[in-house]
Amino acid sequence: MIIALISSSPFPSPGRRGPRGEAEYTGIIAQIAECLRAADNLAILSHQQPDGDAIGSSLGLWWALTKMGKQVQVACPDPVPHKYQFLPGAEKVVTELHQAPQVAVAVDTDGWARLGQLQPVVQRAKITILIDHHSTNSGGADLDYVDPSAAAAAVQVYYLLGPLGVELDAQIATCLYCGLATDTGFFTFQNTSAPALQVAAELVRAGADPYQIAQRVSGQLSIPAAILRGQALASIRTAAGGRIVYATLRPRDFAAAGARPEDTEGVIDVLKSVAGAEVVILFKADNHRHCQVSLRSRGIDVASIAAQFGGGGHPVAAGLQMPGPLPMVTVKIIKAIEQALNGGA
Ligand SMILES: [Mn+2]
Repeated sequence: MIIALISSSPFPSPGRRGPRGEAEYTGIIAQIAECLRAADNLAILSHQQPDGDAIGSSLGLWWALTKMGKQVQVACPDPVPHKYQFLPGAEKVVTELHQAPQVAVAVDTDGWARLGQLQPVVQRAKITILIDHHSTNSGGADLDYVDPSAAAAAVQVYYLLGPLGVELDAQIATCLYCGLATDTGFFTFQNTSAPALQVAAELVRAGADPYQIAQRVSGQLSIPAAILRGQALASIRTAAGGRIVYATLRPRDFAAAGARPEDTEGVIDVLKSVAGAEVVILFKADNHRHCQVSLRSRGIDVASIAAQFGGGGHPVAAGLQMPGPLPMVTVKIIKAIEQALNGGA
């Protein structure tokens, strides 16, 4: 995409593959493992507004490479959210990279733009590697391991451990379990599969503590975040005869609750519990006539709807940003979803 392919790359770019599971990816996994084994100066990167998978898969890979004796930096354009700071190694995550690494590995990252201020440094790396599971990711690194059938990027990192010759331990397992558990809604979302549960079992066997991790991640709602959640629920409206359920948060709601932008995490999952809702939407307006739109679906592919407006994600969970006043954004998005629900594009 944005990054020019580096001609010195030792491997041809394999391009994108269909969602056929781990076996389909054995070749690219081996190539990536070989490249990582050969490198000694690496950086691991993940996306803006990091979630549990961004941080968990980054740190899981960071531990693995560090245990191999590599010099590894781990960076994210935004700081590690409070609820993921319990993860081993979380204090190692930096928001700036001053030196270009030999090998840059982006995990859970759907497009280079999502690396924010880290993007220029990544462009100077000799080799770029992409490990991601977003269905809208079209690759573009020297080595692309894009598997939309993987429940989390953490699962993809898990599949790399064997070829890397790294033994799974409690530190790696805790980080990867956090990524897998959060991306599957603690094993309740559509991406919860037998392979995902099998990997989870291995991680627990190696020392990840499901109860502790769930407590640290889910039992941490702050009072401002709880109040903001109430405001979002009070704003609920429906469209398409109840098949679309949406909520709206304006800057004044954040101010009244004393909440921060990241305090909306989890709100959309509450909307999803409304009976009859096929698509749920959370509209977040900022002070600069910009809206952030989060989409969740029980049926139609919301990633392709998000892509129509320059966003992306997974078929059942996607997002986008759009300029313009909130009422206009709301009308545009709902119209596109209604069309999709009626069998249109
Ligand atoms: Mn993910």
